[in-house]
Amino acid sequence: CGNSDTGDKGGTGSGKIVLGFSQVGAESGWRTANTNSIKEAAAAAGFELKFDDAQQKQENQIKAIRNFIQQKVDVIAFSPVVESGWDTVLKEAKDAKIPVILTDRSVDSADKTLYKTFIGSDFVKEGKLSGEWLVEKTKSATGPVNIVELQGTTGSAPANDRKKGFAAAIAANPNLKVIASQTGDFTRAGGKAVMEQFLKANPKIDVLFAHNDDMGLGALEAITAAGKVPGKDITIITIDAVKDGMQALADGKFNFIAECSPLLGPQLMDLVKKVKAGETIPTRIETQEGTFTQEQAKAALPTRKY
Ligand code: GYE
Repeated sequence: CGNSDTGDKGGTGSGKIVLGFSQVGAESGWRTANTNSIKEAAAAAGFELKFDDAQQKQENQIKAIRNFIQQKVDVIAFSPVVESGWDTVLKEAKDAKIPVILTDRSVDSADKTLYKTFIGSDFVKEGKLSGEWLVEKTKSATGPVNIVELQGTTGSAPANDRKKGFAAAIAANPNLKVIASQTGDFTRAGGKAVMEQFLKANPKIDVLFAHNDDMGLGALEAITAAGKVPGKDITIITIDAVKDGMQALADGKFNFIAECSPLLGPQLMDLVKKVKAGETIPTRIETQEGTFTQEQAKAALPTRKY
């Protein structure tokens, strides 16, 4: 795998636990913080980490996982870019008796024995919390509230689930309508480009719901360029709560963020140790997180780690 960080011979020659990790890419601030957390925690645990960056392509992840199987790593962990299409390669890992741990994003495989556990957030809940905040904020609106939605990567668990949770929550008020919804692939550039189109096509946009901070940050440029004031003319809700997102919230440009923690490294290494030792672990481990208003962001920013 071309992006591998460790050129080591492979196998267990060093006596260390060898962990193969296939990362989605480097698409967002969240992803950078997640990668750092995994690398730091692996080093602290004394593991040999084989890290591969798939550049947001499923085919690259499948290739990386096959490489890890060939190198006979002890445990494979990965964050699946999309939900479907994993059964074959997961079956190959199982046949090779290499345990697999899903981190951050899940797969839609019906056979739950293909992986040991899934550690990550409840994305439906994040969408729901975002929608509920908006329902409360707009409860006295007498006319239509037009919402545009910037979706994450098409087919990814966080994009599917955040959309679902948000839609379910805003159904409580028929005035709230999603008038446009498109993918910005979780990147700033994507968020900016799609928001420009939204603004051209729709004269009245009241709310932007972006599936992550980075797309919201990209959209800020498009909104300002269109002569509108973000956070005032257009209410902005995002998900993640990385530093740049929290800064935009504290500055009054965003209005609300549902948190999604990228700091999965230490817990993941703990699970790797347990799986390697043959211990049973829970099949689902949910990350604990909260939400932030502008005032809460101001208070939290000085001690925010990422
Ligand atoms: O919200 C987004 C990143 O899978 C939870 O991926 C993760 C998402 C995160 O690109 O910023």
